Amino acid sequence: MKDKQVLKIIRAERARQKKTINLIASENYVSSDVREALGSELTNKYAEGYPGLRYYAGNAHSDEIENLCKQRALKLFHLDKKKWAVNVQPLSGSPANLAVYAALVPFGETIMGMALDQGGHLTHGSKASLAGKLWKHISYGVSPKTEMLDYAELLRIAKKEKPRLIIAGFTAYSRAIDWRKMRTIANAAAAYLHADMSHIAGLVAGGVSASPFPYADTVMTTTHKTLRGPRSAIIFSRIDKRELPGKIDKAVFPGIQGGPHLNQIAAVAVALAEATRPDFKSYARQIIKNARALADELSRLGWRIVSHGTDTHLFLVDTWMNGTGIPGKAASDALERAGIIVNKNTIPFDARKPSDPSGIRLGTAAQTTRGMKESDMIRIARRINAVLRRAMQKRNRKSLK
Ligand code: DSN
Repeated sequence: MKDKQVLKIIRAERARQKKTINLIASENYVSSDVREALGSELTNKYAEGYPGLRYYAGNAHSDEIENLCKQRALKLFHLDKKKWAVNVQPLSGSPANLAVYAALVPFGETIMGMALDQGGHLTHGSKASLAGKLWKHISYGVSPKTEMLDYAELLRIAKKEKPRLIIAGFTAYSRAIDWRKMRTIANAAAAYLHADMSHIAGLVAGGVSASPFPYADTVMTTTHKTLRGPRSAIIFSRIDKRELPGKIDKAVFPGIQGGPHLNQIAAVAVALAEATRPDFKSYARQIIKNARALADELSRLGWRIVSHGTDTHLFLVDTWMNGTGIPGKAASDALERAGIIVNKNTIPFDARKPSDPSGIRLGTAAQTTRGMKESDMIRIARRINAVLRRAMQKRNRKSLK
């Protein structure tokens, strides 16, 4: 690269990624093939529209790459192309969720999703997101007792509020989702069921998490978390349900976006093929084994794991423990100084504010890509414990002064 200034920053970031332990639950390391597709000439082309229906000339290869990506997406999740359609143009998860809502729910009507402070995403109803301003949002959370979904309570809310659409799928919830129960709840309100499987898509593809496809009307996933692709998103929709695919296509383009990023679509196609390979299944299995090993060891060392464990790649640690521990921000800062990268996170019913919450969120997808196993997780847990205990002592000494 001739631009030395940019090259220097890229090199520094490459070095940072190499020398730190990445436990950010939504990140991963893509293959060199994915990066090659991202850096390809496809970035030069404008392709507003869809395959066969483009606004500009010169799009023969754009059609090829988009169609290939769509075929691979359906194949990975074992979907019959007569029953499911897929749109691979969304630039990322937030616009993809907005497109689904815009396609299916008139502005001002009700959408039901998990509250941000309980494990939902910003676009699942937070007022800070456009989604929370354009639609009325009814939120649900977890049971205060088990910190897990209380399906009976969800059913009660759905029957009372009669939302047009229910979102299932979360960014900070570590437990398996009972998709069949979510379908029953949606049916009780005559609502669409929208699965946001962004976090667990790689686990679903690897056959280690239950698939939402038998139950959902629409499924959205980002492609860069456990699925290990580039930053992007895809939306699947049932063909047999009131012209869903056409509505979703229109909502993505021209509704929310302009021309698709073809280099990104090519990179998604590469990642989808990689996830179809048998070794991806062992990768997905190992992610969960690693998350359980990490959570178990931290719990053994005295840290409170929200809901007492995990069924996925992620979990929340209550580091504050009602004032007997360390706040999430201080924990995350101390860990970063020690080369362990996590994010501070609210825990359900958090008494502290989101900018300095009671916990941290940990995930194992990235370190599993680097070949780590359970024994490595135990070592990382011990290191986390040592760093946090030292940071607590420091804070206590300061407060005594
Ligand atoms: N920011 C992502 C996450 O960390 O879960 C969700 O978009």
